[in-house]
Order: sequence, then C-alpha cells, then structure tokens
Amino acid sequence: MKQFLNFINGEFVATSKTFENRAPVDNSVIGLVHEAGQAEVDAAVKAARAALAGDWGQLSVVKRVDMLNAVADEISRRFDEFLEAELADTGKPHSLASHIDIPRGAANFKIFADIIKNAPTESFQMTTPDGGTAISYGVRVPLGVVAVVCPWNLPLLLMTWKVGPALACGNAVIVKPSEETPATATLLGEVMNTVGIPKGVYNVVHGFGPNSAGEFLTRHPDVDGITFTGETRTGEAIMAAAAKGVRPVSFELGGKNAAVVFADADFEKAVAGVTRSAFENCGQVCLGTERVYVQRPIFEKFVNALKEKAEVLKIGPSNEPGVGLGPLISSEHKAKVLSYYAKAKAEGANVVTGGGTPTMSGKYAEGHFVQPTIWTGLPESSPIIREEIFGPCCHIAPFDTEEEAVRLANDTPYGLATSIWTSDLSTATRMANSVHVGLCWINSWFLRDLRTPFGGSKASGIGREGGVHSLEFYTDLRNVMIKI
Ligand code: NAD
Ligand code: 6OD
Repeated sequence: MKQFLNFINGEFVATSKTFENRAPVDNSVIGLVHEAGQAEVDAAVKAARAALAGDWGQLSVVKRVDMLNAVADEISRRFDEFLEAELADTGKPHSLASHIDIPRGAANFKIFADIIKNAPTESFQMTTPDGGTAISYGVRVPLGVVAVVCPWNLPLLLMTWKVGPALACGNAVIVKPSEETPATATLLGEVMNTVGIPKGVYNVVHGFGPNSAGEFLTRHPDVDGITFTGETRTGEAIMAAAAKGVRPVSFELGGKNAAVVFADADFEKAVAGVTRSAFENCGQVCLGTERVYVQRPIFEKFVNALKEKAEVLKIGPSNEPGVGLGPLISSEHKAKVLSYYAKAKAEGANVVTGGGTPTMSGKYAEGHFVQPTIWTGLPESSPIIREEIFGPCCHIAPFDTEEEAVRLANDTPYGLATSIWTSDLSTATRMANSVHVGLCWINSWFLRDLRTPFGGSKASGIGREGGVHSLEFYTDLRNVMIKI
C-alpha cells in the first residue's frame, strides 16, 4: 500500500496515526496518509527556523533564483509522475491537469524566480532640518517561517502559487496540504532534495484542520505568517489563530461568482466561456460561475445553448478520451452538492438539465460523479444563489439594464471574480469599474498573467498575490535612512 509521509527537515517521516486517501473516481484506497501530530509540527517549525538561521538564510538572491529554476525544471522532468499523482488524488480529466495543474506547478517557481531578480525598492532623498541631506531606501527581508495551508481543488497549482513566492523571497515554509490530496506536495519533497534545496526550507505536514496538523500549525507561536486558500469559514478560524501574536495572513477564500452576458456579446464565445466557468474541474474552481445573468433578448436562446453544452459533456474517469467532467472530490462533498440539487427542486427551481447523478458502469458506480446542472426561476434570496455550492451547476436569470446587472452581480457577501461578456468596450469598462470583485474578466475566464494581482474582495479574501504583489506578504519591508 502506498504511504504518504510527512516531509520534515529533508526527511520523509512516518507516524503511528494514518488515514486513508481515496480515489474520487471509484472510492478505492490509493494509500495511507501519515497524520502529523503536535510533535511533527513542532519539528517542522524548528527545522524551518534553523534553515533560516543557516545556509538558506545566507544564500544570495542569484543562487536562490537558480535553485527555484531547478525546482521548476525538475517538476517538468517528472511531469508524468506529478500528473499521475494529481489525477489519482482528484480524478480530474487528464486534459485539464496536463494543460493547467502541472505546467502551472512548474511555472509558479519560474515566474517568482524572475520577479525576485528584478524587484525594485523605493528610495527618497530629502533635506534634513539642519540643511543637510538624508537618503532612505527600502530593503525587503523574508517574513520568516510561513505556514501554507492548501485546499484540494488544484492541489499542486495552488500550493506552488504560494510556495514559489515564499521561497523566492527567502522564507522557509511548512505546507499543510488538504487531507483529500496529499500526493503532489509529498512528491515535491523529493524534488527539493534532488535539486539541493537546504533541509528545513520546504516541509510538509499531513492531516486535517481542527485538532490536527492544520490547527497545530496555524496556532504555532513560532510561525511568522499564514497564507491560506480555502473556505471563508476556515479562514475565520485561521484568522482567530493568527490573532495570537498578531501574525499576518494572506487569504484566498470562497466565492459566488457571477457571469454577466449582454445581448451584444459574441454568442458562441459567451456560451463556450460560461460552459467552462460553470463546469470546469466539475465546478470545483473558486473562480467558477454559479450565477449567470443574461440580458433578456437572448435569455431563452442562451439557456438552451448552455443546456446543449452541458448535455454533451462526457462524464468519466481521468484517462478516458474525451472526458470533460470528472467526479467531485469526496463522498462528503458529493452529499453537499446533491443537498443543493435537492434544495433547488424543493424551492421550485426549473431544472433545465441535470439535478442528479449519472449512471456509471462498473467500479465507477462508486465514484463521486454528479450531473452538470442548470436551473432557472429561483428568487435571488434562494440559498442556491447566495451560497457557494462548489459543484458543476449554475442558476441563470434574465436582466434588462446595465444598472440591474451591476446590482445583481454585487448582491453577495463574496467578491472574488466576475466575467463580463459584451462586444461594447464602454459597457465592459463601466462594468469592470462597478463590480466589487478582485478579478474581473472581459470576454474570457480564468485567463492568467502571473504578474498581475490575484485575490478576492469582501468575504473572498485578504490581500493580493501574484507578481510583485506577492512580495507585500512574503517580505517585511524595512526602511533604512542614511544621514549624509
Ligand atoms: P477548506 O477550508 O475546507 O480546507 C482548506 C485547508 O484548510 C485544508 O488543508 C484543511 O485541512 C485546512 N483546515 C480546515 N480547517 C482548519 C483549521 N481550523 N485550522 C487550520 N487549517 C484548517 O477548503 P477546501 O474544501 O479544501 O477547498 C474548497 C474551498 O476553497 C472553496 O470554498 C473554494 O472557493 C476555496 N478556494 C478559494 C480559492 C481562491 O483563490 N480564492 C482557490 C481555491 C479554493
Ligand atoms: O491561477 C491562480 O493563480 C489561482 N490562484 C487560481 C485559483 C483557482 C481557484 O480554484
């Protein structure tokens, strides 16, 4: 049986307490995960602190950059192993993980290696009260020991999105992968050793949240900062833990994202874009669209077109050719998504398509598959429209005016992403100025430039990561003033 061990101070560490890692496609056991207790978390934090005081802390930026590029190259060299591990843990389509998850795992190290090499700091010259001169300049120093707490939907991509900049800035990290997806974070430990990243710079502790590795790590007094991606509710618990010692947090949280389709949009492109944003990764993308607002003249046509797209999505396991929709991550998550499917019916939704589970053959009947689902006809107050479901589903409602579209899009406690579909540039830019989100896509969705700020407003997050913005969290900015 495969064993997923903790990675502490450059060594793989077993514990006496294990839990099963199951495959979402058929619920079979992939292996046993070794849960870290307080002792392992203490050891990981100690190793990270020692790394900062030792070789890693002394390394020049140029050498760090070389090492990060080597990490990226080694991920690319072991592409197939990372891909296989990610597919087993998540069940997502091969086409998706091979085009997005694994390449981004490598790119996240390269981009921040480039950014740290070129990042400037500010400098001012001033006249002092005695008529002399003083020059001040900024110096960025590492934040220190950083806890990286990760979700399961894009395990390698989201973890390296934080580990890349953290290491580029000279920090040491302790990663707590999701209990659902322990594989790629563990595999990355091998990569770190191969390329000679000093011991203790990259650590992995496995386990759950409350009363397990997640809580032990985020409560640890010798952790200097916490970067977290996951549910807003979990963010609240982590923020409470971080309050002790007034430690900084960077949060990428949940969403209830809108797509707004104007009547003048390129119809085919809008339908294709919303199909992706509602159903990609089986709807398990924080940026995904669960609320679609379509201008009335094209409402019926759009609903029918999206229904057609949903109904031709091939549901199945990762490696089956043509599959566009994999399973949900776990039986618990399937139960949650299906509870919303039932609630929608109970609330009187018009079920345009889906609403249940597909018939799967053989061992896949045990997998966590659900149908892509579209509803219309619910009031905006419905939990289907207010709460994040995180499944392959969306509600479509008509709107008449731009003002109404803005009001509907903004009527949510969340503020992560919106996609606007229109061929009028003025409409597009007015909408972009009016929606209260961290990320606004025009005629596109999940199109990424890693130099740009990424993050959410309102209940969707705190702070921005990406490009130089990542330096705001992963470094402490010190001002030095020289009296000449
Ligand atoms: P989750 O919050 O349940 O878990 C995320 C991580 O937090 C896991 O590693 C978990 O073990 C850990 N955790 C849970 N409770 C904890 C606690 N009390 N203390 C410390 N750690 C704890 O999220 P999930 O179900 O893994 O992921 C799905 C959620 O993530 C969705 O809400 C989605 O929108 C969000 N998400 C947001 C972004 C973004 O960029 N904004 C990206 C991906 C996912
Ligand atoms: O592309 C990224 O950098 C990123 N953080 C994506 C998040 C996706 C959420 O599920």
